[in-house]
Amino acid sequence: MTSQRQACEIRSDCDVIVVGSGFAGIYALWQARQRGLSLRGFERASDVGGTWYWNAYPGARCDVESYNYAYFFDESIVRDWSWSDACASQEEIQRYLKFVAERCNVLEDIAFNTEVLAATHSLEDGLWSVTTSAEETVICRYLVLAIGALSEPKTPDIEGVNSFSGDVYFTSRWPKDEVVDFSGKRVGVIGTGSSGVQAIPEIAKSAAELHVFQRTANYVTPTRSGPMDPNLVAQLRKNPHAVRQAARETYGGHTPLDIGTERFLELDDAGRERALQKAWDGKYVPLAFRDAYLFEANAAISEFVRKKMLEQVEDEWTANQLVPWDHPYGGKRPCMSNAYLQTYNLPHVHLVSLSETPIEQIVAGGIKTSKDVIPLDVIVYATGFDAISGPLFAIDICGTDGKLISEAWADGPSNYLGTMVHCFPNLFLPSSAMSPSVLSNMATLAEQQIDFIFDTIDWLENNGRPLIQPSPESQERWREETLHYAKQRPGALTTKSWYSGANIPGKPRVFMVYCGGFKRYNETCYKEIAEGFPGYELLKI
Ligand code: NA7
Repeated sequence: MTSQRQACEIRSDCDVIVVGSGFAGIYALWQARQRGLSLRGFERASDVGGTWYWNAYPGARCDVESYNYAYFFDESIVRDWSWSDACASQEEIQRYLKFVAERCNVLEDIAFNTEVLAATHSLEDGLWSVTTSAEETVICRYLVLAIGALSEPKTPDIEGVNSFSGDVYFTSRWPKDEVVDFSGKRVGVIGTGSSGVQAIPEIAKSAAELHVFQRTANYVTPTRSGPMDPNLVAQLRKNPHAVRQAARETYGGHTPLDIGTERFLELDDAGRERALQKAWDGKYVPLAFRDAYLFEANAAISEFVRKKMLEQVEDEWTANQLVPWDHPYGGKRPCMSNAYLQTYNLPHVHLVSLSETPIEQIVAGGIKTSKDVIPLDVIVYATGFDAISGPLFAIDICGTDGKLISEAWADGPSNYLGTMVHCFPNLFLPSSAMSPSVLSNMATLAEQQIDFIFDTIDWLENNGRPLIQPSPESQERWREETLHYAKQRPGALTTKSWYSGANIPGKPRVFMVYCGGFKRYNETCYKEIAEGFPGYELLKI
């Protein structure tokens, strides 16, 4: 082992490569440094931020509270950063991530404007060879792809997308060097997910005419955006490590500010209505009941939110189109806004319901539906992402059996504990499939997964540096467990959503998020370390 290890030391350019500089990437670089590992970072953008770098569209804001959506690993960061809003804007979160990267002294480790194109593992020396757009090949022992779950924009699957003669923007790639001015313009927005719901009210403020092309309606509830509560901030700052630990003990990786105190099953109809109204007023309607996870409780919440949505839109046809009748609350990613629904009460804002009049094609002068051509000067695509597996497939990642990860996952993602894949040893995938992922607090998840990954790396370094990969049996067990919990989540397996790849034509329909809860997930990860990785194969080279 000693001579093999020396061979590794001679050949590898660094111990760890971290790709991406969002929440997970910045923390991974810091962790690598703390553990005395040599490192390189690559980032395709010109600055840190990941999701919060690219999605700079008007109105972009986090709908998880700033109290929760932040790092807690460093007390001074918690104490020295003050959020200006309880749900921070894109600009503020990106500034925060820059602040953390500077504090952690990791900026100098990152090669910006550099995309990782390919990564190949060799069993001969146990190393990853990573090729970048700067035509550099870097060799490392551990590869951490902190590339995010929603970073690969979906290519619009609409005929004639290149025919449009006006201006085109994507919410997921909003220009950094241009102030987009909609004044006096006829604007079309395609897509009504979280991005569309946030951008539409802002665009409506200046556009002359705004046409929103909606394929599927989404639930929209009020946001908590507003001033931070100084008492809550003081409480967080008292003991950030305790806050961090407590978040890992919850189901979703965050401490909810409010939750219903009563159980749906113990209330009569009037009691349920009272609890729902109280939760609506307190802006925690998804958690109106202690047992809100039950199918019956979810049905009541869905019905209540539909009723509230109908009340906010004046035109009856528009209101009915904007309400999601086809899926239960949470089946798709619900949206939050205090302005979205009211925007349709403005005389220059028009809803085009694609279930009634589908888009036939984009033409030079606008969008042609089955009814007519809508003339436009600007089209904004808020059409989402090739979620979770898409970012990985964009890199040619080749495993020990010569297969690309896109081939290994041709029938859908397969991994263990959401972070490692058989035949891809020493490759670590934070924020990927089959982790609590997008159904948890991604900031808590980033810290937890990076801790787990670097605790694993520590173990390997101290135990003769074997290669590590999950066994096929563990992957199968994890697939079954993921499916087991998905079945318990209302709408998970019955709704067409990007959680299960349904937004991308031809993508296998596999529910890609682990719904067993953050606590169980964290405990399962750390049980592996405590027991010497029984669910993995340790390969000597
Ligand atoms: P989403 O949530 O995937 O929303 C994309 C929207 O675009 C959604 O309404 C789609 O309708 C619509 N879409 C996609 N393709 C088309 C075509 N071809 N024609 C018409 N409409 C289309 O992405 P977002 O960026 O809004 O949000 C992503 C996540 O970011 C969000 O969940 C938060 O976690 C933050 P569909 O519903 O597929 O019928």
